[in-house]
Amino acid sequence: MKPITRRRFLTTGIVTVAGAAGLYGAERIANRYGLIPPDAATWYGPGETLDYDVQRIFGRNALAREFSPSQITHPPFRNELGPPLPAAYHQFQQNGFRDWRLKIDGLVSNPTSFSLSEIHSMPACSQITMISCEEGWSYIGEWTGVPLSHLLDLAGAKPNATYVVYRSIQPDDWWDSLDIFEARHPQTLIAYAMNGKDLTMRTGAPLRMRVPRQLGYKSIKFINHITVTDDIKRFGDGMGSSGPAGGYAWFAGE
Ligand SMILES: Nc1nc2c(c(=O)[nH]1)N[C@H]1C(S)=C(S)[C@@H](COP(=O)(O)O)O[C@H]1N2
Ligand SMILES: [Mo]
Repeated sequence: MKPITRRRFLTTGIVTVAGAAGLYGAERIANRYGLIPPDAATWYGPGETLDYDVQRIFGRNALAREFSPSQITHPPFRNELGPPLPAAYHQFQQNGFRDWRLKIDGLVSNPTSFSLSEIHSMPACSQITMISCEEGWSYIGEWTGVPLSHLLDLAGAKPNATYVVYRSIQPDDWWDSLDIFEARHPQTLIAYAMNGKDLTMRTGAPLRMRVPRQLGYKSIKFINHITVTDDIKRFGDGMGSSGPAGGYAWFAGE
């Protein structure tokens, strides 16, 4: 007999619940406990939902693996830069990013924006974790920054917040989101340094999101705007990120 895996067990559980409560009941339970990823209606639907639920039910607080300094990949994998950066970015860059601000708005009691030097003076956190690209490569690096949770507290994120939307200067229509558990997970950082040095243009200067429990594409570079919300459907086409239309599932964990 095959051993029952955690995943098989959960599938059986969901089917059992759905059978007992009816599909409508199951959906209500899933909505109530935030078990449906925002892009569940796409072709990622069933598989993604199951992975997401396993993660939410069994691994909400699980930590991404951390490595020792000797395991850091030298040199780090050289990724391509993606679409060209706007002229505004180069202006910030020429000025040493002194004028860069990270805005936080939405469901917060104190909408605000932080300068880079304010962020640098906050309690810092470092993690040596692996960044994995959906294209198949990965490397280990040390990222330093401020836990996103700390910024959410400073801005006074309301207790009914369910998602955190984040945007990059490059390009303007590239955005993503995390559910509030991932956003408040202790390893989710707003990073400003990698391997002990300030981020460079290639690695996302001056600030990047670092979400070590999910694939690299959630770790958006050049971020300048965070919006807290209780209604992710109001953003873009309601899928939780700009990715699903282009082939990138919203939930990129395992
Ligand atoms: N703004 C922006 N963020 C981005 C990307 C990008 O092209 N632009 N690439 C993403 C992808 S697909 C991956 S895998 C990681 C790679 O991070 P790295 O270049 O530091 O290795 O950055 C992510 N963040
Ligand atoms: Mo990637």
